[in-house]
Amino acid sequence: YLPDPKQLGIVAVGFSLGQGKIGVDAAPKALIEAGLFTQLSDDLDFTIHHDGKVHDYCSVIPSSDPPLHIAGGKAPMLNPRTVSNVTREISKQVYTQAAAGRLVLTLGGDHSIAVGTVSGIHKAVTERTGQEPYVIWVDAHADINTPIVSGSGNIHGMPLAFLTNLASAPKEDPEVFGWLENTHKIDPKKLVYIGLRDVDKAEKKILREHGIKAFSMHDVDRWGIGRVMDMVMEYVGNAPIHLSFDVDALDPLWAPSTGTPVRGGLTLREGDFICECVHASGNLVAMDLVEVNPHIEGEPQIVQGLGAQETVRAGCSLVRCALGESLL
Ligand code: 5AB
Ligand code: MN
Ligand code: MN
Ligand code: MN
Repeated sequence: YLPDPKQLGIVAVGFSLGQGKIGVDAAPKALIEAGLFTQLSDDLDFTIHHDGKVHDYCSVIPSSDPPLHIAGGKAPMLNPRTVSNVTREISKQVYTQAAAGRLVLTLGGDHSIAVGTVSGIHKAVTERTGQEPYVIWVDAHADINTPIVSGSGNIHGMPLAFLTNLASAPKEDPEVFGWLENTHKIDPKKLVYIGLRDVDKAEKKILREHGIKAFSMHDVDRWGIGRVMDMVMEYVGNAPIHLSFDVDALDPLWAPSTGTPVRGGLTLREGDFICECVHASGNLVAMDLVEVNPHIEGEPQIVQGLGAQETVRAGCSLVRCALGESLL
């Protein structure tokens, strides 16, 4: 099993409540207006399956979703029921697209939406093939805080804790992520990071204790992106791949318009190269592009008004590279 290489299911998710800044919910519209769909259909010959909607989950906030205090936790989980309900919907949509044999592209939204995308893909792909997909997580951050160790309470910093079962539905409110079943969850050994440079202390401990494969910016500097990708692809072998790309993995010079920028990141070419290598494996089953925030201008040295446009352009480039643009 691999998805039909030219059938692309797209899920567009305007969602920002996994973190505190407005604007990341405007990314799908900005990416589409920048011509992404036309590039994929006209230039790369994909047949696009999309319901024509940007799911605006920010306007369906339940009337009451107070912060959830967790026993022993540093900070309460923010918007817990909303994020749980929204990701459950995303999980179903992504599952349906993948079960129809399509490659699935999800446009976020903040990175909390990956609870939906990774779970939906994991279930669909294991059902179809008996083979568990690997997750390649390209990010400045590890996004594996449990609700107990998170210092911010923002769920976009926690998706991998729930997906790997390091955190389960909190007993203070078991409905929060209570919908995640075993068929949705991933083995931490089937996760590999690229681009890390801002990892919380408790997250470092988790990575060490669970032997999670990670290539930080230090590794990119030491080995170069070419050898890093050789090592990543060797680790992943011939398994199906879910690529979850947080645009903040790129240096703010290329992607200034994002909620939690960290200097010292990947160049746009290195980001594109990662995507090209994943494409070349022939094993890509899903991609997420998250954390583009067109409402954030970026650092002062960036020409006014260009920050958002440049970040959106970078996002389109990453997607096109993962979907085969660079093949001659
Ligand atoms: B992103 C931080 N680790 O938990 C936390 O952008 C940042 O999806 C999380 O990678 C960044 O709040 C989440 C400090
Ligand atoms: Mn992230
Ligand atoms: Mn990040
Ligand atoms: Mn971020």
